[in-house]
Amino acid sequence: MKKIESLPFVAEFVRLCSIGDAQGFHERNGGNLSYHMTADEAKAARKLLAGRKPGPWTDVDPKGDVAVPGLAGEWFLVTGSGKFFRNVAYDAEASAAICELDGDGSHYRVRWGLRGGGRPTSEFSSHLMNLEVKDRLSGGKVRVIYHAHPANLIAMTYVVPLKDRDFTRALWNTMTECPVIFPEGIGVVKWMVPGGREIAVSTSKLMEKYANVVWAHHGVFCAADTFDNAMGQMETIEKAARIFMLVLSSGRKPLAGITSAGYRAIGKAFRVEIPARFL
Ligand code: 2HA
Ligand code: ZN
Repeated sequence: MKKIESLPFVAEFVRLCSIGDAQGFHERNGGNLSYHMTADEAKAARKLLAGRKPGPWTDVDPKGDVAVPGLAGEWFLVTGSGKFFRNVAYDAEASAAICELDGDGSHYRVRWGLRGGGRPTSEFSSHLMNLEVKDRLSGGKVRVIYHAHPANLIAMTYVVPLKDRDFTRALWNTMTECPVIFPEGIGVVKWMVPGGREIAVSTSKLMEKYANVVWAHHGVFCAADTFDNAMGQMETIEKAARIFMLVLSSGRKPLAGITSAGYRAIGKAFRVEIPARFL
């Protein structure tokens, strides 16, 4: 019989986990990934799972204070809490889960995965709240939320003021293609305790404006339409951060980089809108 792992979106999910692991973005159980399944994908999964008893309905957030009514009844593939990205390709059914939301988006139940028990990622609230915002703003196009712990970007959060403008300018200035890949800039969430509602609310507010959000001294959240674009954004941001840290650690005073006029010209050439507040 056909297995869940053979569905194309599951294969792509697994592949992203392996690439992220190879990039060194996921020490131990660091990072998490979610995918908002389409109606057809949920239908295909439901068919393969016919006869399997779903898990019990459980609060989206252990504190019971998170609901995503905009995603009621939807299905998601998500990494498990405490699971290692490295092991997703080796044993997806133990490391990830397909979860279904209830009629008001406050409870989920596991339909597949987490063999041996467990919960979805500790950042499930952030993933769902971000997916809810992006679903509304993109008309259902944006379906992937990827959280990682890339070292150079985290290092930057100790030397660049934790402001959207400072981070956007610092990253854009490292590589000409950055403003093409994230023309809306990048949001920054001040240091907070991870997991749960508070950091999810702050992140999802920034997701109204940005596709990528930095968590100070912690990592990055990327939202994208495809797995390739989610990883592409994460890799671009981390490479830009690496260049920033290389320049800083050279000990030389950096020479002038790209100017505001340069950013305007990039916007025009690549037909992307560069917000005036970043120029
Ligand atoms: O360890 O990345 O933010 C999982 C995480 C929590
Ligand atoms: Zn994290």
